[in-house]
Amino acid sequence: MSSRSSAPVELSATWSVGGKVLDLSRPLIMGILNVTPDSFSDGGRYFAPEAAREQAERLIEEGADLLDIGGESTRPGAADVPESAEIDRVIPLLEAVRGRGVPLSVDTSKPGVMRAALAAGAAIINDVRALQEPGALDAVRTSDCGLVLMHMQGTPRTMQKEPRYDDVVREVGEFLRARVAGLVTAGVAARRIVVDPGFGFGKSVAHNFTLLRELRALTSAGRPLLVGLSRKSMLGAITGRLVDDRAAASIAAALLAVERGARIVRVHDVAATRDALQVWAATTNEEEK
Ligand code: HH2
Repeated sequence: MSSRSSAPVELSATWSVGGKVLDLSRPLIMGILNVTPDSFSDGGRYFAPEAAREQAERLIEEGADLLDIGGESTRPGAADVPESAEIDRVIPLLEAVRGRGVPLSVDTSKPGVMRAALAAGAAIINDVRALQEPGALDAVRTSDCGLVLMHMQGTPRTMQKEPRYDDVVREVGEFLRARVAGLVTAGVAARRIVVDPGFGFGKSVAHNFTLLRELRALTSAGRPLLVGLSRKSMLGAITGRLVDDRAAASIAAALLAVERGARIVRVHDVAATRDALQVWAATTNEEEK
């Protein structure tokens, strides 16, 4: 084992999201709900409002601790979505499923969508661009929402062209630490922040598996780790399976991530992930649960 992968895992932690303090001593499941016509996995499936609402209910019933609603696909080459269209996709669903006791996250990089989402009751803003777009930090600074800061090399349009790192684990870790420090300097409480290495965002298959293998090193960013591995192409690359047939690989990946220190897993297959994490929890020490 390399020295950096043996860094201690912080097992008990909390995350402040919109006036609630989430206990992360048990890993949490964030269910994915993309209200888009073109997401790589569930694109088009929940684009109709009724279908989206039913899927939200299903994810909650299956045991999602959080729901992440996305109105713009981030897959390589996905079409840009105007702010007003993204708001029209996301806000009605937020309004339809709020008040169920499950904190709602909105996956967006646009300040206008962030503001509208927070006004409509979102507890978390999940930004694959880590609040680096002009106006994004201002949109969330004075709220008390939770924040997911993700690493990406390049932009969704270009990120898979030729991702390059000297040391992917070190560079991703440095980026996440710098973003946390920058936000704290800007007046954002650290307790609101979780960090995410951004699997598949400007990374080759080898980069992604290096990050998963050495995930523990990223716990040194000082904030809880969230990971999104569900159905991603890195899993297709090693299993040869198409996107709808990657549930087993996704659950294995989620479990390995949790074993290496992840505290929140962003997944499509909530019920199966929950079972797997229950088995994981039963094998950890009583004090660590
Ligand atoms: N992955 C996707 C989207 N948002 N957010 C975080 N924090 N971490 C991730 O790994 C992540 C994310 C891509 O997956 P998906 O939402 O299923 O597809 P699409 O972007 O095509 O809608």
